[in-house]
Parts: sequence; C-alpha cells; structure tokens
Amino acid sequence: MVSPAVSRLESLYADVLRRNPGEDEFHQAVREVLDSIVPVVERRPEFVEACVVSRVCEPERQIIFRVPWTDDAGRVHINRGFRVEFNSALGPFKGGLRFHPSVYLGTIKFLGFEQIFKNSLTGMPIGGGKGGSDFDPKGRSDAEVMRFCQSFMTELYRHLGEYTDVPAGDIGVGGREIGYLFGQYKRITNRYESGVLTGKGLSWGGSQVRPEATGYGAAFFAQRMLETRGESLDGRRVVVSGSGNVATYAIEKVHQLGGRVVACSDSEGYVVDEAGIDLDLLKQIKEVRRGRVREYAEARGVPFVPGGSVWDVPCDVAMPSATQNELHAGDAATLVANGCRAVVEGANMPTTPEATKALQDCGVLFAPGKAANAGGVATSALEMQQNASRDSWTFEYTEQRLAEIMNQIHDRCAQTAQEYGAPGNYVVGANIAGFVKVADAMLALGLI
Ligand code: NDP
Ligand code: 2IT
Repeated sequence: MVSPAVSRLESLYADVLRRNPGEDEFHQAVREVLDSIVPVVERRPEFVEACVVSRVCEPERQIIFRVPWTDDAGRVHINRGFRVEFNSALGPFKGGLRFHPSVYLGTIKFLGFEQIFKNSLTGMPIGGGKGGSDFDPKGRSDAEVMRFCQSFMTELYRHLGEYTDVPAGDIGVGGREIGYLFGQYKRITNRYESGVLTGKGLSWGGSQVRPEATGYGAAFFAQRMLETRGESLDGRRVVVSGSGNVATYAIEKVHQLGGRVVACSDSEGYVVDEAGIDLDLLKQIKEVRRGRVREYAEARGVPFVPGGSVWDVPCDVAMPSATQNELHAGDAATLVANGCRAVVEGANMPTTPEATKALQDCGVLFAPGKAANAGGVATSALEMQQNASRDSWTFEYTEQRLAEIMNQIHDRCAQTAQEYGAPGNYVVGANIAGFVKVADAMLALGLI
C-alpha cells in the first residue's frame, strides 16, 4: 500500500518529467531529493498542500541568451548562455558558471536545483542558482576567452547584483574568467560592486581560501565522516578523479591530513603515482601551463592510462571530483572489492544512483556532493560578507571558518538522517536538512 505522501510525490515527479523533457540530469537530481523527503512530507503534509515541493522544482526565472564573439582569426562564433535563478527564499541566487561544450539547459537546471539544498545546508543566507555556456575554453587564447566573457556579461549583467544574483566559478570558469566577467560588469554598470561575483582575485575583492575551499572542505568532511567510525585520513590511500580546481585542493588537504593521493585524472585518462601526487608539479602543469595529466606522467616517469577508469586504482577513500555521473555501478563494485571505506563527492552528482545504492548497501561511507563540496559556496558567502563590510580576513581565520562550517554540515546531515530513521545515510540527511530550511522559508514568504 503506497502512502498518500508517496503518491503525491510520484504524481509531482511525473509532472517534472512531462514539463522538462529530455533533461535527464535534472530528472535524476529531482528524483533523489523526492525519494529522500518522503518521511518529511508524511510528517508535514503542508509542504505538499501549499505546493512547496512543486514550487521548489520550478525555477523562479530561466534566462537563455545568445553569446556572439570573434576568435583571434576574426571568425564569428555563436554560443548559448544560461542562468537559471532557481530559488531565492534564503538569499540572493548564488551558484557558479560552467563553461563546457556539453552544457545545455538540463545541466544548468540540475546544478541549480542541487545548489538550493547545498546552499541551505551551509547555514549562510544564500539562495540557489547556476549558469554557464556551451563555450569550450580549451585551446582558446586569453584574448578569445576575454572576448567571450565580455559578450556573455554584456547580456547577463542586467540580471545580477549583490542582492539579486551572485555567480562564481565551476568547470571551465576560474580566476581568469571571473576577472574578465567582473571587469565587464564594472564597466557596464559604472559601479565597483565587489559582492556581485565571487572567486575574485585577492587584490580586487577576493577572499583568502576561496580557491582552495571546495577541495579543502571535501577533505574536512571526509575526515569528520571517517571519525564517526574511529578512523581518519592519516595513512590512507586516496584516489581523486579530475585534476582541476576541486581535485587539486582536495589532494593538497588530504596530504596535509596525512593521506596519500595515488591517482588523479582528466577527460583523457588517469595517472598513477604510488609515491603520492607531486602537487607542485601538478599545479605547474594544470594551473600555469593549462596542460594535461599526461604531461604530469611524462615529467614524473609514472604510468598514464589513456581512457579507462581511475576507480580501478585500489584505494581506501575515493573522491570523485571531475563531473556528473562519472562513477558507475561497475566502478562501485570495483571500489568495494578493493576495500574502499568511503566515497566523498567533490563534484556535483558524480556517482550514479545505482552506484550510490551499491556503495551504501555494502557499508561504504558515502558523502553526497551537496554536503561534501559545499565548502566552495560557503567560502563564497564568506567572500560576500567581507565585501559587504569592506574587510579582508587572514588565511588562517578564513580556513578555520571553513572547517567549522564543514563540521556543522556533517553533523547536521548525520543527526537529520538519524532523526528520520536512516542512520548513517548522508544522502537522506543532506536532502532533508537542506530541504526543510528552504521549505519553511517558502511557507513563511507566501505563495510567490
Ligand atoms: P575544473 O574545470 O577546474 O576541472 C574539471 C576537471 O574535471 C578537469 O580535470 C576536467 O578534465 C574534468 N572533467 C570535466 N568535465 C569532464 C567530463 N565531461 N568528462 C571527464 N572529465 C571531465 O572544474 P572544478 O574543479 O571547479 O569542478 C569539478 C567538479 O566540482 C564539478 O562537478 C563542479 O560542478 C564541482 N564543484 C566545483 C566547485 C568550485 O568551487 N569550483 C564547488 C562545488 C562543486 P578536462 O580538463 O580533460 O576536461
Ligand atoms: O557547485 C558549486 O557549489 C560551485 N560551483 C560554487 C558556487 C559558488 O557560488 O561559489
């Protein structure tokens, strides 16, 4: 016998499928949250009756626009820009921009939807949003990236503001892109409005620890979660996928906490370095030369495996930190067979639903991205706080704040899971804790 709450949520999900055709990742993200909140809706039917659940699945505003730009040879290119302003019940829309050729509306909607609950979990006053473009920055000169960013911002600026919508980085958008975007915003509006973007450079309104925050935060979360079983990262073998912003600083903090990261990857393959990834070399190749992990393997004389799965490398802790749906059921089986203790998502939704279930069923500690990678956006909120007070904090103080926030997120997820009858299930804990705060605010604000 299906409970009334379950049947209400099922018909609501059917509406989401019908009204958002072809957006598979968005469907996947909604499905997971709806599955988690069944016990909440059973206790608090007003969330369905006042249409809070159906409203939270519908973005407040979706902006799609043309981005024309010229390359260095004078050829014209047309890309598509997106900003999905998903939910502003807790604060201004907040979330990154992704520049990657695979980006379409479904990507931005799944990321924006996840961001609502992630931002709620941080405890900071930020709503959820996401944006980006199908622009591919790979192989483009600085001048081409600048012209693209200027054209992108020439449309987007009218939707932004420190009290309205505050973008930041994501895949393909780092300090260089935020600089060009901020410059164009400042030029068009004739305002030095620091709080309109986060991830800025230190000399022009940025915060200490923002570049490190997502990876560091994921490592702090991993440490706290392992401690619940009397374990730690010290002496552990760790595998991190990706080799971008999140992966780099996850590796750095894991090493500082005594672990050893033996493999990382990019979209061409993975590198295995049994001595532990040499981070100075990795940063030199990835951040300065904008190169590939293949070059790391060549420089170190260690194996590079083209294609293949980085999850074949035995590890105690896995940190998927590249992109969505990159860890499949077969990878989960391999991780379990190799004795993996914990999977901590640095990326957004990197583990497929089947893989997540397989890991949880086998007793592997599983930290969902909306909790484990929330350190990035939390530190963005600290950047906004510094901008609003025209202040700047030290590295040590800011890192301390980040560590406290990650511990609080961990504990809130663990307690909520316990309270709702799913002890140890961080997916349920994160979704319920994130959702209830937003839902209560939406009820209080009336039907808008
Ligand atoms: P970067 O652009 O710095 O790095 C992305 C890394 O992932 C690169 O190594 C890239 O390899 C790899 N990658 C990207 N897309 C694919 C793909 N389709 N297939 C295989 N590999 C891929 O991005 P970030 O490190 O910022 O982001 C990584 C993840 O973390 C994303 O899921 C993002 O949403 C999430 N995240 C980021 C935060 C941040 O503050 N930056 C905060 C919270 C989450 P290649 O170079 O070959 O493309
Ligand atoms: O997915 C994410 O949380 C981010 N890309 C960071 C968002 C932000 O506003 O810092």
